[in-house]
Amino acid sequence: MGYEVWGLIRGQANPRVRHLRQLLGDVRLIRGDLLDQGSLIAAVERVQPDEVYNLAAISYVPMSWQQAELTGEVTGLGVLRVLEAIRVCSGISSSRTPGRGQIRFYQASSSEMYGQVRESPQTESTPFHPRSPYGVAKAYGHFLTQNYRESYGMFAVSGIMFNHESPRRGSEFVTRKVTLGAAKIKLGYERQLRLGNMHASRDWGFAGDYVRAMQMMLAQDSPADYVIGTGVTHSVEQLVDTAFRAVGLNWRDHVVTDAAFIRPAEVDRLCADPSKAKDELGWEPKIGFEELIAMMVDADVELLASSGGSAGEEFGTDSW
Ligand code: G4F
Repeated sequence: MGYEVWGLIRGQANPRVRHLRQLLGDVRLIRGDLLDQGSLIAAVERVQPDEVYNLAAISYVPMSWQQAELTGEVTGLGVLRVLEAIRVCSGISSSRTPGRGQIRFYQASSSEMYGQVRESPQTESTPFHPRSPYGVAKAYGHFLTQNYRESYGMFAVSGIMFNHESPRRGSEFVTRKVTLGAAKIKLGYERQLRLGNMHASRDWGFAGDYVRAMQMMLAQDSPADYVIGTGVTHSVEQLVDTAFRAVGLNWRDHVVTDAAFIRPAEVDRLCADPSKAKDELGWEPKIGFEELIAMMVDADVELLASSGGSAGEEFGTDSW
């Protein structure tokens, strides 16, 4: 697409750098931290980006109860710091609006903002009722992005992303935990998989499709927010059934529920109405649920076969 991509990397000797290099050798890295305003200003000054995508967050919902303040700082106030870095570096103020060729900003908003849903499916105008410190922090970032657009005329947009998954998903999230678990049991490395609420339902799509939508949002003539999801919802139980069938197993022989994975407040059911993205961006997901889960299970079987069964152990037992 002709992009030169820079990634913001935080911390000293960050162990993810090696992994990132293996995956994406041509991404350039620059140091910075969402907790440090000066580092973000320096990064924007150095890179002089055309587009900024804020995909950074404490994104594991259970962790947001354990570290609620840090979640507010990173997932919520981090958005303010990125927007301020863009505003300051671009010389934008209440009396000086952006010119042509301004930096365009994308904020990864989340369907977790809907929480206890007021209507189904959820659209751009469905009210928010977040159910976790994570959802509350995301709602702050969402409204702030709208506010900078309205206050300063900045090209700042939010994609309200429903759950997006791939073989690269961390194994603390339920899709990957299940596909890895099914693959481990199939290959004889484990006998049991322990899960929380099997009745929760999510609109699960393929991350690659969602990244395409992000890029399309920044390529529009004028800025607007969009719901990005498939419009199809499945329960955790259906997810488990699909993954175990993909390796020829019956999940009822292996899956047990464990109270350690039940959340203090749950989001029961999410389902997107992506009609605005379809009508205005021409965006549609290309990969459906069954294909996505099969892709993830296949990748995990292959990974385990080559790693001797040790993949994903760093997160697999995380409870809230
Ligand atoms: O995979 P999850 O942890 O994803 P969750 O909470 O929906 O959030 C993800 O999607 C959001 C987009 O809507 C993102 F903003 C967010 O950053 C993250 O990427 O859990 C999905 C559902 C929940 O209802 C949970 O209670 O699965 C249920 N679940 C049941 N057993 C479990 C488990 N979730 C996890 N992580 N682990 C379990 O053992």
